Amino acid sequence: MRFEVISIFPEYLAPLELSLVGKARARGALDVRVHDLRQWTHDRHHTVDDTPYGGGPGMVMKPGPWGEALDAVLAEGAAAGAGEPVLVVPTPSGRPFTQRLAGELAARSWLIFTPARYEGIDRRVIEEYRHRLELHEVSIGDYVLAGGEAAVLVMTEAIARLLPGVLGNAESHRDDSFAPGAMAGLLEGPVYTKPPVWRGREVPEVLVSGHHGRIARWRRDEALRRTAAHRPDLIAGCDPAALDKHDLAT
Ligand code: 6GU
Repeated sequence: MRFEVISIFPEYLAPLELSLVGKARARGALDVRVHDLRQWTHDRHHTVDDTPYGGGPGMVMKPGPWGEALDAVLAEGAAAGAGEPVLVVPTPSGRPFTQRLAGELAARSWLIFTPARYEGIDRRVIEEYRHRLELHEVSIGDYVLAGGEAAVLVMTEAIARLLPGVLGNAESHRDDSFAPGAMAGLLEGPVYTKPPVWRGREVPEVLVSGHHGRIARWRRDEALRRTAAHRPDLIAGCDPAALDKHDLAT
């Protein structure tokens, strides 16, 4: 998969060299390219922003550099046979980034992220490319960041771990909170490891019982309890039949 990022702070994307995404890169599952937007400016000060039409606070990113950057990145990827491009535009006014969207994006061959600073990018850039390719305006949550770069790190990590061969154990995202499948719609419950007693606190007896049916039911109950406490909104959308199936399958 080809991951491209166009940013005025390419150094901010350095963590893409590390950990899981870095490992995926090293083994060739991911081709990551980070571009400096200022490459596509032509004035001495490499200007990327200007004052907003209609007035108001803050600055808006000029359409010129973004248009040239996207045209260049799209042409180069097309020449390299990268497939159909998907443009991901991080913005607090986008639609929510979810596990489902991460899964959909993980199935694509070429993603281009355009994190913005200031008050965002001139709207005409989004209108221009929306008609030329698949484009998603995406938010990672109900709070405002100073720029989209941190959101790109979040999204690329969520997507990269779904690529084949990136996680050590393909089973390890089956029960993830939000993963599609048996525990869909519930948060994950608590986990334990050795020693069996730590500071006088014992591991729940059921987990050492060896009784797989009881363990599955306990995990389901704990997941329900935690979801009710932290995310009551998710309980309404959860399918009781899927929970019973989880009990039987495990
Ligand atoms: Cl994608 N960008 C910014 N600047 N703030 C955000 C966001 C994105 N998602 C949530 N807050």
